[in-house]
Amino acid sequence: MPAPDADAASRTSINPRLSDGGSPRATPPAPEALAQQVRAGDRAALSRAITLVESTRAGDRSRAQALLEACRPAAGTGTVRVAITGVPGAGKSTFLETLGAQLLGEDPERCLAVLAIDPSSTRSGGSILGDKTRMGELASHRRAFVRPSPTAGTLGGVARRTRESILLCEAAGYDTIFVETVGVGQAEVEVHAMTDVFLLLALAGAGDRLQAVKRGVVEMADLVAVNKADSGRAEAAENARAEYENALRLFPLPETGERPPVLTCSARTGAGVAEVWQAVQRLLERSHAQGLFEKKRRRQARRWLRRAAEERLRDAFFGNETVEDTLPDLEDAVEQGDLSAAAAAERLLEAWQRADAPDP
Ligand SMILES: Nc1nc2c(ncn2[C@@H]2O[C@H](COP(=O)(O)OP(=O)(O)O)[C@@H](O)[C@H]2O)c(=O)[nH]1
Ligand SMILES: [Mg+2]
Repeated sequence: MPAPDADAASRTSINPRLSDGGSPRATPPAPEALAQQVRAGDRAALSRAITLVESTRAGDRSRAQALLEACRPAAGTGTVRVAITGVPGAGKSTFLETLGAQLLGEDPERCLAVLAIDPSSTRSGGSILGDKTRMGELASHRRAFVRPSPTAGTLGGVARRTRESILLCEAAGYDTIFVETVGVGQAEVEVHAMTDVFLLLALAGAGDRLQAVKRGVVEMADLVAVNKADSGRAEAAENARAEYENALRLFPLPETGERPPVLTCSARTGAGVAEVWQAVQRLLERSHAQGLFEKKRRRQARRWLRRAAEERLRDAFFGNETVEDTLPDLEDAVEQGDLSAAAAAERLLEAWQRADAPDP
């Protein structure tokens, strides 16, 4: 777990629209009390709440559930959830730092949260730290909350918690939620299913584009922005823009009936960043006007139920004593080639069904 960004200075610097939630305590508060602090906009409480929902300890699950239930009524309305994806180094964090400063500057009411998921961090070691420094200004702004989460090998695992973290941020009064994610398969699909707008931050170069098409990221994009259109790269960026536009023609029209816009920008100089946000706003206005915004969120909620059920089932299955006892021998048998994986899975399921019903 990363250290929560509950530095002393930010403990009580909270959403100005809301009252002070009180100072953090040494012992973990009851979930209801924690929820109250979160809903009061207490940033340190929000950090602790996210740590709780991210926890994989079985004992934390019911506390996390109670917390989420208590926060749920305060979440969701009037908020926008934007996914920002792209290869490591595309400039996502820099883009959010630049855009964040603009958004917070122009609207004194806006409260902005960034949830950064980074599956590569365990290998490369440094990108989470990189995100922290890249978004330094944002992270220290009193109306912003930045939370990097390394996935620590369980790809998609933290992404699952991200939906719950979004909910917690919204309950704490953050109205604009960004989810920064590296363009890798499953996590991408998960994040797509929990956000209103999916922005692909691309780079000039055929390699980047072909990879993005291959991974299915272009297909999911509501909007593409070719970043680093600066210092002599403006023309290359413009070419890439045109090529992305072509690539997008390969896919069926989105529900809105309009092709995703493709723009260029420079997160470093800020050029074009406001235009990218304007395009996001236009997309949102259109989907609200067409009734698609609510429809999509309802659809996402339905999907979430299934995902949650799947997860519980998996936990119950692999956490079951009989399954735990039976699994190693079956794994050996499969490894030796004495048994097919399918047959072993069948036996495992039978063993599970014979065992006492697991306590969920
Ligand atoms: N020239 C240029 N460099 C940029 C731009 N945006 C980001 N970078 C640089 O690209 C590197 C990766 O940026 P970062 O925001 O960490 O990328 P992320 O991995 O997508 O979050 C950093 O060295 C940034 O300074 C840009 O618009 N122009
Ligand atoms: Mg980053």
